[in-house]
Amino acid sequence: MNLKSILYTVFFLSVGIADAGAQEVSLLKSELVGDRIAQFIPKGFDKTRTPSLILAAELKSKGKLPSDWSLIPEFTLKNNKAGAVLHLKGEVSLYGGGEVTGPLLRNGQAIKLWNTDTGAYSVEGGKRLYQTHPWVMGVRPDGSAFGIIFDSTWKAELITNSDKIIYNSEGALFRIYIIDRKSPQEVIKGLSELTGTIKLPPRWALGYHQCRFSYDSEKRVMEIADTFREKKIPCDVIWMDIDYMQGYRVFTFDSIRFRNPKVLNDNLHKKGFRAVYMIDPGVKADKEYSVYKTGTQNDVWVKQNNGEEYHGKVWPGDCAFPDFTNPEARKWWGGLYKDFLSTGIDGVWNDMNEPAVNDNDFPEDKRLGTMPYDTPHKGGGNLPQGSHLLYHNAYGRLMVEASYDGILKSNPTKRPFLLTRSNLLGGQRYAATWTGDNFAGWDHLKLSVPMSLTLGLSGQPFNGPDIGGFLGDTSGDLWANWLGFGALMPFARGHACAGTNNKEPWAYGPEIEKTSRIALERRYRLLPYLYTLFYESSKTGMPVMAPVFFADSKDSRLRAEEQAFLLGESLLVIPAFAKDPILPSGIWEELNLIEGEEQDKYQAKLRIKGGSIIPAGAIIQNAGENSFDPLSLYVCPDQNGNAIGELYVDSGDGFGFQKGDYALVTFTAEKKKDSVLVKATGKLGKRNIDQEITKIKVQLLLDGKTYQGSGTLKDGITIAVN
Ligand code: NBV
Repeated sequence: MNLKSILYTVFFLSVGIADAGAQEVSLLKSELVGDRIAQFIPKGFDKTRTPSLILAAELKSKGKLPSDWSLIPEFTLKNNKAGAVLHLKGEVSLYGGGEVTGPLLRNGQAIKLWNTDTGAYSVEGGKRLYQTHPWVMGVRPDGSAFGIIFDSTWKAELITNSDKIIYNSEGALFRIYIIDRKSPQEVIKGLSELTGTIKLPPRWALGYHQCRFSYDSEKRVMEIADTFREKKIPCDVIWMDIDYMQGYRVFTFDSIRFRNPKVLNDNLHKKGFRAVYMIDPGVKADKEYSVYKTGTQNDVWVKQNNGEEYHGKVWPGDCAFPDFTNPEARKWWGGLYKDFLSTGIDGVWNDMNEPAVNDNDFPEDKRLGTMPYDTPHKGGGNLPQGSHLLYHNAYGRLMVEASYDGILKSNPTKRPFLLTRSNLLGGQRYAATWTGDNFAGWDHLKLSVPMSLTLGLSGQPFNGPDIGGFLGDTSGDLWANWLGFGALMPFARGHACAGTNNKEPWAYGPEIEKTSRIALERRYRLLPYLYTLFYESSKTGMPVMAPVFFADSKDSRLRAEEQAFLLGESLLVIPAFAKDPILPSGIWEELNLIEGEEQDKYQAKLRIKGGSIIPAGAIIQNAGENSFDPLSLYVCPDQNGNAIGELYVDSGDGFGFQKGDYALVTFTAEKKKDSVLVKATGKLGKRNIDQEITKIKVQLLLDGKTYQGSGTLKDGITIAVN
């Protein structure tokens, strides 16, 4: 143990004990607000001091708590700072907390909830990251589960001891919601009933994304795009990091290097790419700059207590910051996207929105890297006026609400794609996320699995790491290992910091290029399955990438597995780095999607679950190409010879699906004496897919053997087995 970790241990131990001096606050109310969802309100709770920025909608009472309800939190106040404790009985496996470093199994962990720009996760030993998720899920030995939301955005810490969950805030009293259901899946559903789900993304957003800080000219961007196509490495999106801007002024383009964004975006579109551009919250305080001018006219800026504009230093120098707590400011901000997106921009990336400020003007707050705590925020609508201590953790979440609304209003017939660095529990309603500035090393490669899993268990299924590692140089070996499983994560983007080596799939020589192609071809073959999982997630909140214990929440062996993971329920992914992973029992047949992948030491191993059918597509170069030439069905019967699976199909963008223009097809397989019959047994939605899916190839995986068959949707496919 080094000095730093000793200090942290001492600190967190003392925090755990410190609540001894706290005074207990009795309950004003406890009631049911959903199916086995309870709300607890302490006496003295005041909505105007702790508004909810987490709930998707205000809750309605559904009557009294059942008499056998066992999970009752205790509220505390200490020096006017509110906290809560939930005592636990028996052995409970704890998860959640959103974006965290450390293990998937959170027993004995402590984190700080104060959104922070933390390169290489270095601030406070990785206990304080970019996002706030005051949420913990517990799984009992019998596989039943519960979850607890502390509905507060005040600066806080969250301690997950095996015998109690402690939440200590630096602000006023708050509400708590507890979900107690029969399985972790049901608890996650409950979480989404309270906080909402992701919106169905455009299909292209599920492709591979290539990013760098920065591809710094139109020419370089096209070189990257062209190389993907020349080398036949699938890719959908090229990202524009801050260097496209004129002097880092948001919503502008560099007059030399990005002279004609419309032409650039058109050229990318012609080659089947989409373009995502970065927008930060800091607006250069420059009286000649239109965004600063209109912001000032609309009185949108965060002000100090003396009424003067708050300025902080970010990329462009002195910046003003929109006060996103104010509905007028959000509307103004949303309105900035129309002209910007009219250049053909397809998606937006909101960065630095903790907000991160590199400021020396407030020496006492320097270590915080953000606005001083007492900076006031205006509020408006449902939000009261409040200090930065209250609103800091919601700043990114309110920014992405404003961005999302503005993007949708600008292009009402397209599904917005927005990525954010900072967010709050429930913020999955507006934006996808990535896990910030990781480091190009083995520890962060391995950590990327539990990090993504934990976000998925905290309501944010659409997430992934910077594949390859952002900070530091990446070796070919590390890249290939990372892409070998990262290509199968919900959000798959390679990214690299300025000053580091090139990190594109071809940057490490022919062998790694070949491996990268295979990894990405696998992702593209799985697009029909992935898209179906995202559709389901948009309905139920289910994680796309799930922990292995989701396969059997009663199996205590699986509770800490954090190398292997599940994609949906049917596909098990075992990264090449995994040493002795603990796998679920039952039938899990090996699945190969691309010729030669078995011999490639970098590819994650795939296993399909007995009883399932996985729809896969053809190898395509971008999500706009036809996946269904042919549609492949991988069928793995259970011990009774049956299997079932689903395929969701729609136009890939827009909102036609909300009016019925989609098809959700159920496939089943049934083993007769010497054959297996695979057919479509049900279809929801009005979309006619007979023209779209004309050929089906079936691969039957039975008792370690593979059988092939083919046919059409209408007729069903019979495969002889022996
Ligand atoms: O905009 C530059 C970077 C970006 O590439 C990265 O992904 C963000 O997390 N950004 C942070 C600003 C600071 C980088 C050192």
